[in-house]
Amino acid sequence: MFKNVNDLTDAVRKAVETTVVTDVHTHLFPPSYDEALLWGADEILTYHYLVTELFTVAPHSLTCEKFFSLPKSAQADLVWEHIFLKGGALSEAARGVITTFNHLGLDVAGRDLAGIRKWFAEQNIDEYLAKVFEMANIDYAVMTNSAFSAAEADFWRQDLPVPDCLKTSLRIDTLFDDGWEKAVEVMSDAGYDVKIEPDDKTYDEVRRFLVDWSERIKPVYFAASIGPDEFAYGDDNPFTHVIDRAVMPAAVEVGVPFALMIGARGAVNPNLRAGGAGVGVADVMSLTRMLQNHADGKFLVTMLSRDNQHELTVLARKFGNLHLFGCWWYCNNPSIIDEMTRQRLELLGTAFTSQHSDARVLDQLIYKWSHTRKIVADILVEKYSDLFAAGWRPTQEEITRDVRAIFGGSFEAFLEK
Ligand code: RAT
Ligand code: ZN
Repeated sequence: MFKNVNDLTDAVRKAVETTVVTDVHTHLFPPSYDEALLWGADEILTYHYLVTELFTVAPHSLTCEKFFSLPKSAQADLVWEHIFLKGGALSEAARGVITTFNHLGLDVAGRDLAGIRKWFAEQNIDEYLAKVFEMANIDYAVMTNSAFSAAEADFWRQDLPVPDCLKTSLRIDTLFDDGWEKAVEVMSDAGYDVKIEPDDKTYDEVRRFLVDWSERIKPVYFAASIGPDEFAYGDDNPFTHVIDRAVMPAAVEVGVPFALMIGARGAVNPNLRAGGAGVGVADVMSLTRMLQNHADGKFLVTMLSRDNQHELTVLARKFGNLHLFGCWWYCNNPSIIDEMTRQRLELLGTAFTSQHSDARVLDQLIYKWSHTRKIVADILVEKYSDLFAAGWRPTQEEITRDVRAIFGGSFEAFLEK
């Protein structure tokens, strides 16, 4: 039992600093997938969050086309020059690079990019991956494994080694909207009897395709990112039919949740490639209808628009088969993480997953989790202090339990449900 509030808050800070986290959504791959696993100085500097930022300050003469035609190292040089040397490195993505290099013991004060590159070139990727997971204190990270990518199918066919710290998820965006024709082509080529104008047989074959992929890769969940306008569930539209007749039956059969990432407005500026999507407010009623119609299914959900967060959090109180996760992309900024995490704690207790990294570059695990831990620690210190002042006496075990809950424990309990 803690004698005073200072001892309690020290214990809370220590628990947040040391609790192992589960990273429920990333874009990482195993080292055996060679160049698919991104890591190192040039990759971290050319993260699409930073490339997008570069074009807010770059000279007019630097077009996206010109930028993307350059070798990676020259792209990284431009980001370094404009965002870090000529700019203030103040954005969250830029600060993340500094935090990462600093935690790795590299010379950020000296701004020695050449020395930093040299250090990365000396690393062995298998050892480095283990080191990064240890530094970020992550038990495992969930990858994004597309069911419709030829490259990915090739990796699985070769049965390449995947370390225990990486688990799979089955990404199925291609089934929706603009992707449908490509999805039909991929499924047909793989021997499934599917038609562009779907009939009963087509939906059943899509279900079978998803179940077969699940047998192959054993996903933790199915996942898709859906734009705010496309997220229109409940009407007589293709999106609703594919969800009702193929995706949810397959997810229930496999026994996994369907993870929906809602609100990225696709390719607002396609010239920016991966960074070209915007954000839009989505209709939470669409999700409500989905939950009402699929009481037997489970849903992991994150939304991109700040405006959607309150309504979404209230919804999670109404449905035990809805689990919220992460502060996604444009919400993964300290001010919004702070607001969202407080809101979720105040409405849901610990029944949510406070963060995912969305790391595309291995090294990013270091900063994404260290930045999040700091914000979560400040919030929990305040919450536990309020409880202490009200006479409640939390124990060390309870604090450890609660911190783990929002860092992955509740996610695992939801999977088991
Ligand atoms: O945050 C991101 O990196 C986005 O580009 C998307 O990848 C998003 O996270 C997604 O999984 O669709
Ligand atoms: Zn992602």
